[in-house]
Amino acid sequence: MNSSEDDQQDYENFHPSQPSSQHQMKPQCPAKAEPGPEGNSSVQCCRGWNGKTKAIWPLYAVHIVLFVLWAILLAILIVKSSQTAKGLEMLHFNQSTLRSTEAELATELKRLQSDQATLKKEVLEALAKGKSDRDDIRAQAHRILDAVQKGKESACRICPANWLPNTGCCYYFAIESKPWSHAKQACVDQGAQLVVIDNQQEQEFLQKHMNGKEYWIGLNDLSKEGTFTWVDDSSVSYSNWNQGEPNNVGSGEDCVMMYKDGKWNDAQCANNVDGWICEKKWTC
Ligand code: MMA
Ligand code: CA
Repeated sequence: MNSSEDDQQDYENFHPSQPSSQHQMKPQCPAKAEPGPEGNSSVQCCRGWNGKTKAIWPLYAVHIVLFVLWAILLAILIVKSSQTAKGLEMLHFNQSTLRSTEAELATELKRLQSDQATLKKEVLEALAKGKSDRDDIRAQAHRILDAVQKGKESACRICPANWLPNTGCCYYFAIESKPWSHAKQACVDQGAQLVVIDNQQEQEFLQKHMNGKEYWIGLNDLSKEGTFTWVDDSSVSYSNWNQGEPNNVGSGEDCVMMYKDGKWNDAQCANNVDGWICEKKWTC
């Protein structure tokens, strides 16, 4: 039986309710107790209740070791606790910082959203204004173009002095008298020609401005008797002959004049009694 088994047996056999001097463990020195350093005998051993002598220094050693272990453990716990506290404190700080940052970010996000909304509104307003301006400019450009066009048309409607306008042409009624060929040249000299009558409207226009006089017109059969052509070499598509005309009476009648009522008659080209009508296109 070793020392610890002895201790266990001592413990099991120990009954404190029976305070007997026989049962009480009394530290007693062995028979050959060694003296202590000071000469008196210290308690280095004791006798158990059964009288066995036991050394107690291992108990001290165990207690010391346990105490040291506990101290180390306590120190470790204290250090760990301190570290944990610091960690927690750091975590709290970080959490606080994060919350603060989160709040700042939320504020910044709101500001950015507000800025974005404002910017969007401004862009939309600028776009709308741009469209409105563009429409205004377009309308104004149209108005200007219309005015220019009207001015142009108006200018085109204006014929030279003493010339009368009709459907894009200007007419000059010469009231002096010349033979047909001289009248023809007079018109050419003014950048015009003896009048070529193409239709009823033009005929009626001329009749309205004849003022009771007779005029040469640009029709003749000088090239071929009986075949009348206009001074611009066009053939006759419209005619307003007086009844019985053309009759080419006398020594021959190759040039055409208009009576006061507008009716046409072939007459001698050398006659010097008729006025003449010039016509020219009016270009802007
Ligand atoms: C004149 C002359 C002619 C015309 C006849 C019409 C006599 O001649 O003007 O050209 O055809 O009159 O009667
Ligand atoms: Ca005639």
